[in-house]
Amino acid sequence: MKQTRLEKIADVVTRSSSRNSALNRLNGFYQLFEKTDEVLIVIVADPDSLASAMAVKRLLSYRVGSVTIGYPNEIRRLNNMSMVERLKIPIERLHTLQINDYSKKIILDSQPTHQPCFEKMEFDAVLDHHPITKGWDAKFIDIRPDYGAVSSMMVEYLRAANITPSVALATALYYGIKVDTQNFEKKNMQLADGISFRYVFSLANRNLVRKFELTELRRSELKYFRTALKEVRSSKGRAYAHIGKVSTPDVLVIIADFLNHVDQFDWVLVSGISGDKLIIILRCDGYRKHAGKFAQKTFSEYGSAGGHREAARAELPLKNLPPRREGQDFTTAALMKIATRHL
Ligand SMILES: [Mn+2]
Repeated sequence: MKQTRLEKIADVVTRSSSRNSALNRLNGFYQLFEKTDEVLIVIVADPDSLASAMAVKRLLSYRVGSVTIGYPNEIRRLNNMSMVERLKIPIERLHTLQINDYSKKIILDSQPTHQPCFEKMEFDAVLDHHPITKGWDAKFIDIRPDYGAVSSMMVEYLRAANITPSVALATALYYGIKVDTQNFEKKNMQLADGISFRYVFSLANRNLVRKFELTELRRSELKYFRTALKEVRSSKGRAYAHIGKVSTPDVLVIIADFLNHVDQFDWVLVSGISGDKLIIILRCDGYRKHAGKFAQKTFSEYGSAGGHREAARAELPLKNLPPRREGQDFTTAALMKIATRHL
C-alpha cells in the first residue's frame, strides 16, 4: 500500500524522534563517565540482567578504566548457569568485592530498594523496567515499566551508539528478552521489545539459546529417570511413578513432563520425597480435566494442593499421610491408592 506524503512525514518524524531520544539517553549515560573510572555493575543475576550487564560493559569499553559485574544472589537455575558458562560472562559475587574501590556504580534490571544489600550503596545510574520505587536517587535514571525487558532497552542503547553486538552479546540479549517476555506471551510486552528482539534475532546463536533452555538436569540426576522408567505403572490412562528421595523436587517436574509425552497417558502423577514432604506433580491434557481441582480434592486433606488446568502440585508432610506398617516406605502402589480414593 502506498503511503501518502503526510503519512510518510509522520513516519519519518516518529522514527527520528525515537532515534533522537535513544541518542539523548545514550549521551546522558556516557556523560557520567571518565576514562579513569573503575565501574561496578550490580545485578540480581538472571538472563535479562546478565545480558544487560554485558551490554553496558560493551558500551563502556574503551571509555572507562574497567568494568566489573557483581551479583549478590547464588545462581541456582541450571538454565542461568548454562548461560553464564557457555557465554563466559565474567561475573563475581558481590560480597567478594570491595565496593568502595569503584568510582562509579550502576544497577541494572533492579532498583536500590529491591534488596537490603543495595540500600547502603550509592548508584550513579539506574536502568530498569520494574515499577518505579521511591526513596532513592541517582544521577542518571532510565526506568521504563512498560518494557518487557531491560535487554530491549539495551539494544536501543547499542544501536544509538552504532555498536553491532558480538554473537555472544546478541545471544544473551535475545535470551534476556525471550525469558522476560515469556516468549512474547506476557500481556505487558511492547512493540519496542519486538523491534529489539527482531534486531538481535538475526545476530544471535539460537542453537546456544536452545541449549540454555534445555539445560535443567544435572548429570547426577539422570538416575531418577532410571527409577521412573522402572516404576511407572498405568491404569485407565493414568501413569503413576514414585521416585523415592530426590535431591530437588524440580526433577519430579521434569520426569512428569517427560511422561506426559507418552500417547496413552491422559494423566501423569509423579511423586518423590524431599525433606519431610511427599511432593506429587500432576500433569494432564486439560481436556475436560482439571489437574488443579483434582489435586485439591484428592490431596488437600494431607497438605497443600492445587494448580492449573493442565499442571498441578501437592506438598504433603509425611506425618500427615495415612499410616503404613513400621519401616515401610512410600511406593508407587501407595501413590495409586491415595490418588484413586475419590474416583
Ligand atoms: Mn528484567
